[in-house]
Amino acid sequence: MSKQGGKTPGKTGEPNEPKIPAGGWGSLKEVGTILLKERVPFEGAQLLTHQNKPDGYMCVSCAWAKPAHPHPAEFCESGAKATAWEVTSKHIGADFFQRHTLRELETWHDHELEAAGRLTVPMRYDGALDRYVEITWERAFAEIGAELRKMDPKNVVFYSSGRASLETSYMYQLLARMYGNNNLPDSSNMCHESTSVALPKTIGVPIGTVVLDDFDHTDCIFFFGQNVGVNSPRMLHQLQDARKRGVPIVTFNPLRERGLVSFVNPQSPTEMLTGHETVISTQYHQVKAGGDTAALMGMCKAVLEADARAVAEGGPRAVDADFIAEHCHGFDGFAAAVGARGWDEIEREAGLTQAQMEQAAGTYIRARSVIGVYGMGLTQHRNGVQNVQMLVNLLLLRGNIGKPGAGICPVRGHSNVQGQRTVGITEKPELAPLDKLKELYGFEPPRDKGMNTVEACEAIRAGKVQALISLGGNLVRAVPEHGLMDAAWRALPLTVQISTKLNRSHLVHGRTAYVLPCLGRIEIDRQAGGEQAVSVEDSTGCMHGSRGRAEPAADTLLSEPAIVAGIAKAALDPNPKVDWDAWVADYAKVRDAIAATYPEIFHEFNDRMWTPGGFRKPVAAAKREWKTPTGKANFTVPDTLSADPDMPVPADALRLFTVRSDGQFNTTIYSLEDRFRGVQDRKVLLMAGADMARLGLADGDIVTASTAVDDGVTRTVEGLRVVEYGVPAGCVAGYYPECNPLIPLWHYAKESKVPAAKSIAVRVERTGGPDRPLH
Ligand SMILES: Nc1nc2c(c(=O)[nH]1)N[C@H]1C(S)=C(S)[C@@H](COP(=O)(O)OP(=O)(O)OC[C@H]3O[C@@H](n4cnc5c(=O)[nH]c(N)nc54)[C@H](O)[C@@H]3O)O[C@H]1N2
Ligand SMILES: Nc1nc2c(c(=O)[nH]1)N[C@H]1C(S)=C(S)[C@@H](COP(=O)(O)OP(=O)(O)OC[C@H]3O[C@@H](n4cnc5c(=O)[nH]c(N)nc54)[C@H](O)[C@@H]3O)O[C@H]1N2
Ligand SMILES: [Mo]
Repeated sequence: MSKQGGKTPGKTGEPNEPKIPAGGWGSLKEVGTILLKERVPFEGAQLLTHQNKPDGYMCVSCAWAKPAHPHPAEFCESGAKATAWEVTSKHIGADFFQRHTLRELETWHDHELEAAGRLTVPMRYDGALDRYVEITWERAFAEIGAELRKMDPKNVVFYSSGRASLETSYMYQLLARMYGNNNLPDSSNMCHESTSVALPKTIGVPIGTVVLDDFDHTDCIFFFGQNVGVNSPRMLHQLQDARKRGVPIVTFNPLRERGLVSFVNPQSPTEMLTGHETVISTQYHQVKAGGDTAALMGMCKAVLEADARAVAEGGPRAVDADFIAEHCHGFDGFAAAVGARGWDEIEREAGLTQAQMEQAAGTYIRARSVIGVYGMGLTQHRNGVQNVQMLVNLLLLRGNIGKPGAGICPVRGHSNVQGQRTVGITEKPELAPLDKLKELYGFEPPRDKGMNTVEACEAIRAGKVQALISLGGNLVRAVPEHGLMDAAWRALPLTVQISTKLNRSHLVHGRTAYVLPCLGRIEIDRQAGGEQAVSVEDSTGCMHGSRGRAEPAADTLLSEPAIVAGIAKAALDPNPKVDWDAWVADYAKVRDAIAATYPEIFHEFNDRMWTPGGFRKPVAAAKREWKTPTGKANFTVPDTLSADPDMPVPADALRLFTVRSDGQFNTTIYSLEDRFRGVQDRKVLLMAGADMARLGLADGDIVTASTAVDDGVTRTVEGLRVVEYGVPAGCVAGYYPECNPLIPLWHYAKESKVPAAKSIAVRVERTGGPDRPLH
C-alpha cells in the first residue's frame, strides 16, 4: 500500500480511494488556500461574488449553464481556483527572461511555468540570447504582419482554445478568412468534436438539447464518462436537487469518481455543519474504458427484449412506439442489429454483466423523462462518434429528446468553446456563413476545407505549416505524440502565442516567435469607447454578457480583440467595410456584426446579452424538428462493439485512459495533488490489483510505460508510480498531459479526428520501486 494522505482503508475492489464527498469543507479549504497562494485573499474573495452573476463576469473555468436565479455564491472550487489563477498578483515582465533562458525554463515543471504569474509585456524570441525580449506592440504587429504577408495563406494556421469571447472569436475567424484560409482548428477538435459530428447526423443539431429547467423536471439522469465533481461542479446543485426529489442517477465510468458518489453542498450551512452527504449515483457501473458502445447496446437490447415481452403479454410498451413512428428513421434496422448481438459479446466488450445492464435498462424504462449526460469518456475514442450515436439511440427508444425533463446533455469543456463554433471558428467551410461574410465585407472567402487540430499537427510534422497563431491554449502540451511533435514545432518558421500565462508552448516555439500577453475575462477592459463587456455561450446554448471586475495585471496588456485587430490591420490590406479600430473601441459594434451575420441566433444581441440565465439559441431538436437529411431523428447501427479497432490491446498490455484531476485545468496544473483520488503526485498509473498481480507489480513500483503498437515509433513515459486502485481489470488510468507522449497522432476518432486519449494500448516495465530489488 502506498502512503497516501487523507484516506481510509479501501474495501476490496476499491483500494486506496479516499472516501471524502465532493464539495464540503475540503472544497472551501481549497478555495482559501489558492486565494492565499496567489496572494489575492481579499480581492479574490470579493470578486467571486460576481462570478456567473447576470451583471458579473462569466467563470473562465467550465462551460456549465448559469442560472437566472443564481446562488449567493454561484461558483465552485474549480471556478474559484481558475479565478485566483487569473487575477494572481504574481506577474512576470521582460526581466524574468533576463534571469532565465528558455533552455533553463524547459527544465521547469508545467506547474512552475504557469505559477510564475501573468505575462505582462509583448516579447519576441532572441535566438542569440535564448531569451524572450520585450518589444513594443507596434513593432510586434508590424513584424508579424510583414511575415504573414510573405507567406502562402494556405500554410498558416489560426488555432484557438475555447476561452476567447464571442466578440474575439468572430473577429479571429474573419481575420483568418480575409487572410485566405479556413485553417481554424479549435480545442474542440480534441474534445467534443465527436458530438458536433454525431448529433447533426442523428438529431439535426450540433449541440445538446437540455436546459437547466429540464433538471427540475427529469425522472432519471444517466452519466457517461463525465467527471462532474471536478470538471463542472456547479452542476452538482442540479444533481443534488434532483436526488432530493428521488430521481435516480445511473453512472457509467471506469473510475468511482467522488463527485459522482456523494456531495456536501458548501453553500448549505446545515449540510456543512452536519456533514450530511447526498448520495449522487444510485447505480454505479464501472464500465471498461471504451466499453460504452457495448454497454449502451446491452441497455438497448434489454429495453427491446422488455418491449417484445410487453407486446406478447399485452402490457405497456417499453419503447415509445408513437414517437418512433412519427419522429424516427431507421428503427427497424437498429432493432435487427441489436437482436443480432449476443449477450456474451456485449458483456465481454462492456466489462459489465447482463444483470447490470438490465438493471440500468429497468431504471431507464421506469422513467418518463430521462437526461443523458456525457463527456470525454465517450468522445475521446476511436469510436467516439459512434459512442455518442449509441446514447442517442437509447434516448430515442423512449422519446427522450424534445420533451420537458429529457434530452441529451454533452458537457462542454472550455467556457466559450461552444460559442466559438457558433460564431464561425471552424475548419469546415460548410459550417461557416461564407456567403454572408462575402455580402457584408465584400471579399471572397476561401471555400476549401481548412485543417483541424490533428491535420494541423500532421502538416506541421510534414513541414508544410509556415506559421501558427494561437489564440490562447497550450497546443504543444494538449496534442498527442509529444515526442515527434515537439521537434516539428521547433522547425516552424513563425509562432505567435496570445496568452495570459507562461506555458510549454512558449518554450517549444517556432524559429521566429512572439508572445502577446492579453487581458483575461475577469479584468476590466478599458477602450476608447469606455469599459467593455464581452459574451459567451454555455453548454446549454445560452448566451451571457460578462463584465470584467478586476484591475488588469498590467497597463501594458491589450485585450484579445485589440490584439486580433492589431494583427489583422498589419497582415491585411485595408477594407473599407471592416473598421477594426471602431470594433475595438466599442465591442457593441462587433456584436452588431455578429447579429448581422447570424440574425436568427443573435438578433438584438446588445439588448439581450444581459438576460438573466442568458438567451438561448434556437435548438430545433428540442422542439422535435429534425434538421437531418431524412427529416427525422435517425437511429444508427454501430459498426463494431470493440472498444478500439485500430489499437487492439495485446495480452501483456493494458488499456490506458487519461484523465484530469481537481488540481488542474487542462494543461494548467494548479497543484500536483489529486484530492478526490487521494493521489499526491501526477506521475502515476492507477491500476487494478488483479493486473498488478498478473504483471508482477506492487503498489509504489516505478515503471516505464510504452505504447503497444508496432508502427516504427517508440513512445514512452518514464518514472510512473503504480498506485493500486479500483479500475476495471485490463484498464489503467493516467494523467493528461503527462501521458500524451503515448498517444500516436494517427489514433483518433474515425469521423471527428478527436485524439483517442481515453484508449491507448500500453505495456509497463518495472524500473524500480521503494523496497524491492529489480528482479
Ligand atoms: N477543474 C477543471 N474543469 C474542467 C477542465 C479541467 O481540466 N479542470 N477541463 C475542461 C475541459 S476543456 C473539458 S473538455 C471538460 C472535461 O471534463 P470530462 O468530460 O469530465 O473529462 P475527463 O476528466 O477527461 O474524463 C471524464 C471521465 O471519463 C471517465 N472515462 C474515461 N474513459 C472512459 C470510458 O471509456 N467510458 C466512460 N464511460 N468513462 C470514461 C474518466 O474516468 C473521467 O471520470 O472539463 C472542463 N472543465
Ligand atoms: N491525453 C489527453 N489530451 C487531451 C485531453 C485529454 O483528456 N487527454 N483533453 C483535450 C481537451 S478536451 C482540450 S479542450 C485540450 C485543451 O487544450 P488547450 O485549450 O490548448 O489548452 P489549455 O490547457 O486549456 O490552455 C492553457 C493556456 O491558455 C492560456 N490562457 C488562459 N486564459 C486565457 C485567456 O483568457 N486568453 C488567452 N489568450 N489565453 C489564455 C494560458 O496561457 C494557459 O497556459 O486538450 C486536449 N488534450
Ligand atoms: Mo475540452
